[in-house]
Amino acid sequence: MLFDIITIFPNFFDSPLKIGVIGRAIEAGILEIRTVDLRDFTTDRHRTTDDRPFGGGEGMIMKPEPIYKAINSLKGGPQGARVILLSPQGKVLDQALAAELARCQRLILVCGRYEGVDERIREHCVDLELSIGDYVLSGGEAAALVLIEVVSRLIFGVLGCKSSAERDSFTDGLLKFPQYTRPRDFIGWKVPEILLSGDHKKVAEWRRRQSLELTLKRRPELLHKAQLDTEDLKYLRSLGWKEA
Ligand code: 4G3
Repeated sequence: MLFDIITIFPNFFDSPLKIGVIGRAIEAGILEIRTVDLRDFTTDRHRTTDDRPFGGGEGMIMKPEPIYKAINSLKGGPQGARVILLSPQGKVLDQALAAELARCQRLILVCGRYEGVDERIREHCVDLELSIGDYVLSGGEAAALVLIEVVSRLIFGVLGCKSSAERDSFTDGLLKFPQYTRPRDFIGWKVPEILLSGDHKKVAEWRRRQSLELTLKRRPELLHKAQLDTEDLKYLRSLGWKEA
């Protein structure tokens, strides 16, 4: 899979992508990540990428011409490339959307800065406007990194063990159950007895119930989209859950 990142800070991406699972996937040729310096597509002496908003007001807006030219410079190559703008106005990223994007051959990520991007770029060049969550960043770069990591771990061969992505929180729409490792007793803080019992069926049932309980307590809205069987529903109702 190929990621092209259009940014005024190409160096932002240097070290985080060299590290760990992503770094290894790049070395193995499973992933390719390129940066495009937006300033290379400016024409003035100061390499200007932003300007004042029409209609007045505070802040600066990213000019359309450099972004337009940068995107067009990437046309050709793998079919089915999607142009994604990272912005707080976007559709909020979740595991399901990430799985959909992981099927693309190529993603072109546009990182905005300042107060936003000229609307004509959204209208004519962007296939998908995406947010990593309901908060504001100084630029789309950190959001692009998050997107790359989320999507990359879903590509076959990026994680050492294929099933580790499947075991993750959110794959079945629930939060992960609590986990423990040695020692059994850490300064008097004990591991739940059931996990030491060797009864795999009981352990699986306990974990499922922990997941359901935690999700109900902390993220009840997730339950509406989660994959639940009749046992799950029975347990949730016993905890006082009311289906909307
Ligand atoms: C474009 C993304 C970029 C328009 C970007 C602001 C938060 C997110 C920016 C705009 C960003 C996010 C740069 N802040 N939640 N800031 O994904 O208005």
